[in-house]
Amino acid sequence: EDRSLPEFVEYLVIGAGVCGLCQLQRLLELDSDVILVDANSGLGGTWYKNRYPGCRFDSESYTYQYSFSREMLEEWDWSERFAAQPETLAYLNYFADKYGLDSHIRYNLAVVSMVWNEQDREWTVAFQNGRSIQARFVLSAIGILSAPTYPRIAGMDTFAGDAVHTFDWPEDLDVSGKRVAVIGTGASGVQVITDIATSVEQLYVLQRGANWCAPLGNSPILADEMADLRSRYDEIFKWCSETPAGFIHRPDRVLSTDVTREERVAHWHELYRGSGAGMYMGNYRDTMMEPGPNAELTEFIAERIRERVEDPHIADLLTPKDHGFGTKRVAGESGFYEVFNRDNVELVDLKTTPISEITADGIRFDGDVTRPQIDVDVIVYATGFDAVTGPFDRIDIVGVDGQRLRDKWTRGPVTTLGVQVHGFPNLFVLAGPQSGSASANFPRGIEDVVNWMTGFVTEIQTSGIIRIEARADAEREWTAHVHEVNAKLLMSKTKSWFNGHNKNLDRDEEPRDMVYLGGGPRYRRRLAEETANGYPSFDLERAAVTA
Ligand code: NA7
Repeated sequence: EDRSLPEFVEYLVIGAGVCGLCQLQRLLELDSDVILVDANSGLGGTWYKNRYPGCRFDSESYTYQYSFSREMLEEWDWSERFAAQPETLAYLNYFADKYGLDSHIRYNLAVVSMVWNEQDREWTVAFQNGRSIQARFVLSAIGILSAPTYPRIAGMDTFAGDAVHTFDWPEDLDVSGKRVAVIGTGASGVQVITDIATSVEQLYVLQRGANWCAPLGNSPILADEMADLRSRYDEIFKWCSETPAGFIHRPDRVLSTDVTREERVAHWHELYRGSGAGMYMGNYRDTMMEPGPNAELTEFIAERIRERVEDPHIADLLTPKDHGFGTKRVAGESGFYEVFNRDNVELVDLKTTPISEITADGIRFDGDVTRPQIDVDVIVYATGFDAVTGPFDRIDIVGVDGQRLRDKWTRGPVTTLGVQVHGFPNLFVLAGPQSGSASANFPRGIEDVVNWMTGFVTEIQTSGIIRIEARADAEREWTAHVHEVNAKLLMSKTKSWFNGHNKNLDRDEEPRDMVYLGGGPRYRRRLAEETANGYPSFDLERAAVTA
């Protein structure tokens, strides 16, 4: 088997995660000349990297899979309603084996730069190890949460124990019986905290901002339920394709104000006992759009926290005060609040006792604390990501006339339909900023983009297109549309990675439209229009026909 890197390839896919693998499979079906490169030494992307204990889906497993492959749907059984990371990684490996993808993947190749060569209509893609490849078209599937960020704390590098980011959890790190500090309480923090609390000697949860959570409601999928799900796959995927975010949950057509207070509360109790993202994706429509209804729902959830956490002061600290429920991504939890009733767990409020430094033995705090230092064996950074544009910014991408993508995006991303950028011909940013996939149940979103891209590749191959560049006017139009649509949702008013906020980065606090919140159906229709009308948002150049 030839694992060498050719000098030239027609299509270069970057990233062997959920999106890149799917795109590779579809291009191989078209008999395209394609290679996929990945920085890691195995496939799986997010599911290859995130090996922290407790890492699992917040999407129903049976909706987080490729819908296009009948065989995969027939053959693959999910063991849990919300499968854990090892199962998802196994699923992606099974997919790759089934379609013989692995031999088309080149591992351990981290892209450091991409330079457009106008003369030859091709990209020169260079890797960290000094090698490079020329590609006519580059399809980047480099992930939206793949550039982790760390806090900047004095003395971080002097710590003598293990310091790990949730994204880079070493396979051989076992924290049981150890004294552990977790910094960060987003979706990753909530999962890791809940999972390790029972096995560590002592757990310190260092919280800056509290986040809203709702019960995940995980349970095993037994054989007869799996058979039932399988018999309804067509229906399930059709349903997901009609919901805004590609989940099985969809905003209720009913408004909270259409029903009585008693009915609302009864319904919310039902959602709280339910599973998945129903509480914020399947709630009364106005709860995510209008401040009044949102405040009432928020108070309902706060009451649940007070019920579950024994110490009222801790319950209060765990209740966000700066944003309403569902206005940031809600973390699915499975016993998170009960963790704080344990004797070996302590919540440290970084707002009143900020970290002053990290020492060889642990973490020191400023402020009025009875104990200025905690000694720990492990520090877990669950501090999130330079989301969506971060993975692009790390690569030196140089387009037409020497323009750099990171310069073009300094004030936030601008794209055409979330798939291309004016000035960067032949580069497709699959599942990148402002596409419908970034905020969706990921496989549902990326199948839309990959389907569309595959159609475009068919057109390229049949009509000899050698250069494709998004038009500047189309880019202005799409970016304005994204902004207009996002602004209608309360989500755009709360600072989070969805709108580019990350205090660990040196950049202005201007909100950015990182994702498109207009929903899958609308995004899919817009892409279909492009295809039907011969790609009017793009300038296409065909090879000169020679005699
Ligand atoms: P998130 O959701 O961005 O959460 C990061 C957490 O880390 C959040 O609680 C932050 O607090 C906290 N954080 C970040 N920097 C610091 C510093 N410097 N000091 C203390 N605390 C800090 O990332 P996740 O990995 O949990 O989840 C990302 C996505 O993955 C998630 O939305 C799912 O789609 C899957 P803050 O709230 O900023 O005060």
